[in-house]
Amino acid sequence: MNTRKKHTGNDDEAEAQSSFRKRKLRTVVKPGKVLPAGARRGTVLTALGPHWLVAPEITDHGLDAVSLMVCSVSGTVDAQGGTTLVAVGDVVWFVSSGSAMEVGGQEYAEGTIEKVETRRTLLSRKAAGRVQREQVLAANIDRLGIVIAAANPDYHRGLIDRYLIAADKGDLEPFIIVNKMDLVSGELETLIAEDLEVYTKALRRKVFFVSTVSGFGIDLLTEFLNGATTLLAGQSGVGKSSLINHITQNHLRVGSISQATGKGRHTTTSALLVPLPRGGFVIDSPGTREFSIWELDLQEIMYYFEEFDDYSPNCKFSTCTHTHEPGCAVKDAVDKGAINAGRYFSYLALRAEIEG
Ligand SMILES: Nc1nc2c(ncn2[C@@H]2O[C@H](COP(=O)(O)OP(=O)(O)OP(=O)(O)O)[C@@H](O)[C@H]2O)c(=O)[nH]1
Ligand SMILES: [Mg+2]
Ligand SMILES: [Zn+2]
Repeated sequence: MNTRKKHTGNDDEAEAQSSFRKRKLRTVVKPGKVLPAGARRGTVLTALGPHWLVAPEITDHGLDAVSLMVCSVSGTVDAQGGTTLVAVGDVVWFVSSGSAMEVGGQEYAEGTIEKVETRRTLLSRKAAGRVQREQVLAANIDRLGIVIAAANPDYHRGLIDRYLIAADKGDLEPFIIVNKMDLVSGELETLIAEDLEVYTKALRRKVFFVSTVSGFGIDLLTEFLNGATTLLAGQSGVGKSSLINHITQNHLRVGSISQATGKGRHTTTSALLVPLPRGGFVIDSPGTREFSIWELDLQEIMYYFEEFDDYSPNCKFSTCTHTHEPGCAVKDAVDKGAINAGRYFSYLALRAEIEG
């Protein structure tokens, strides 16, 4: 887990900022409302139209994959700060209504979510549209697997750097998966390895090179995924769903649910939590072309580029933004190749986006 401080301010200030954010994560039962008798604990697997598919908990970490419930959300569940009410990965308390509902040709017991537990971690982004709103993509995850393809589609370093910041903000451990390695060889393969070297060397992140077609690298990745909850995110078509199918060998029937609601396309339309054969979970998510980080201030951006920290104290001005100022030690380090130019470019692009 990343404990690096993002602000140069004192510890109290950093602590206050962090507890402010944590308070905002809280989704609780409205005051005065008591959890109904017979309420059971479960985990949200996916959205089914306006409802949520919930797996009841059988042991501390075990989920009952047979008696899945389709739940609506009780009006007494309150999302503080206008954040997403329920998200995949949420731990919820639900009551069974005793009736059944058919979704996608499958019959499920019906229930109502009465409470959403405080989220331990989350990945969120700025929701599309004009209104400033946070969209929680998934809750209670340990790691963020940033999936890119070696080819088809080409990857953008800028998107990787955005996901790294979102992971940092959400207290997730990010790593990179480069899929479709079967499509490249020789010089191109070397170029990709060199291009991504900054993530392993300067940022000390794991990078897995894999192919779901040839099976290359899958064992190592599977080993790493075991026991933790990982969200796979990335552009559409990079192979997130293919990877999950390959690793889990479709071993849970919820795999067919996502297809049933997939409107005949293979593209993933809503996040889906899938248990791993040897413990832990992996969450599939719909592909995103762009990714806007939720609540990112202009002044804050530089602190997410941790490799700048080694040079920024030597900038001529203490208020240096590392963009145009004379005597900037960060720009100097970029020119000398000590800071990766692609990362610096991502920094400038993020600033430009926020400055508008
Ligand atoms: N050559 C090659 N093709 C792959 C590989 N993995 C997946 N594909 C193909 O890439 C396409 C997209 O795969 P998906 O798994 O649907 O991609 P996704 O990331 O889940 O896409 P969205 O759900 O739209 O976000 C499919 O046609 C797969 O067969 C791979 O390792 N090599
Ligand atoms: Mg998919
Ligand atoms: Zn500077």
